[in-house]
Amino acid sequence: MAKRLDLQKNVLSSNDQAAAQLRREFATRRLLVLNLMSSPGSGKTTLLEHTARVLAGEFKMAVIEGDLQTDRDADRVRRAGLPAVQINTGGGCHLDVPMVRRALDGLALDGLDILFIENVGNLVCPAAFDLGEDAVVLLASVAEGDDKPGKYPTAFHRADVVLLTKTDFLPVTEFQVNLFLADVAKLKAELPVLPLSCRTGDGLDAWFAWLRRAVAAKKN
Ligand SMILES: Nc1nc2c(ncn2[C@@H]2O[C@H](COP(=O)(O)OP(=O)(O)OP(=O)(O)O)[C@@H](O)[C@H]2O)c(=O)[nH]1
Ligand SMILES: [Mg+2]
Repeated sequence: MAKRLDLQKNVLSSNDQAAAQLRREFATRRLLVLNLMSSPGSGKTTLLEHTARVLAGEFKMAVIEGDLQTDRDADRVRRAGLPAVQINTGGGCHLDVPMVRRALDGLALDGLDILFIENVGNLVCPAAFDLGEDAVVLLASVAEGDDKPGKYPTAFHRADVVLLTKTDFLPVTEFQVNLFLADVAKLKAELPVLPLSCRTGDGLDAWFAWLRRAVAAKKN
């Protein structure tokens, strides 16, 4: 058991060192890098499709897609107009720095403003792996229930912004926004929560404003 724990610690600390190096390289390019995390199906790819279509004239963006299998998400964001590289982890439940580095070989980084990394749908493992990102964007959908912050605290601790997605489902669920917000605040008082729906478009402007501020901060 002790050996297994040591190995896990080594894997994490070597990933952390590699992530720090990657972060320095992204900083030199003044490239904003966002690590999108959520449980499967919370709406990560849908959000990227909407973001691609609305902000195409404003920012140069690219996407790294992480999934166990298939190129479906990369195909979707390409159809929305963004260059994308798909990583298939096989059975792996998260992305790590070596995977991101291999994917970067397939992308033109010059002049890029934003790189989105859509992590494997999972609220547990991705939270342990730094990818050299500037910010973790954590999506939690109304359909999953309002109890997730308390049950998956590590992911919420890692987050720099929480997107409460699929708010169009609120009338047909028991989801209590106040309970969710109180749970988030208990974990990390200053963590912003942006409720939104890609179905209706409600709340998307606040997400775009958050992105614009983040790009501007990175360029300064
Ligand atoms: N009603 C509603 N459905 C949504 C919304 N956003 C996404 N969906 C639907 O939710 C499903 C999953 O969306 P995806 O964007 O594929 O979710 P994901 O997080 O990328 O999923 P994985 O990559 O498998 O983890 C799709 O059927 C979307 O159409 C929304 O705001 N409202
Ligand atoms: Mg997806």
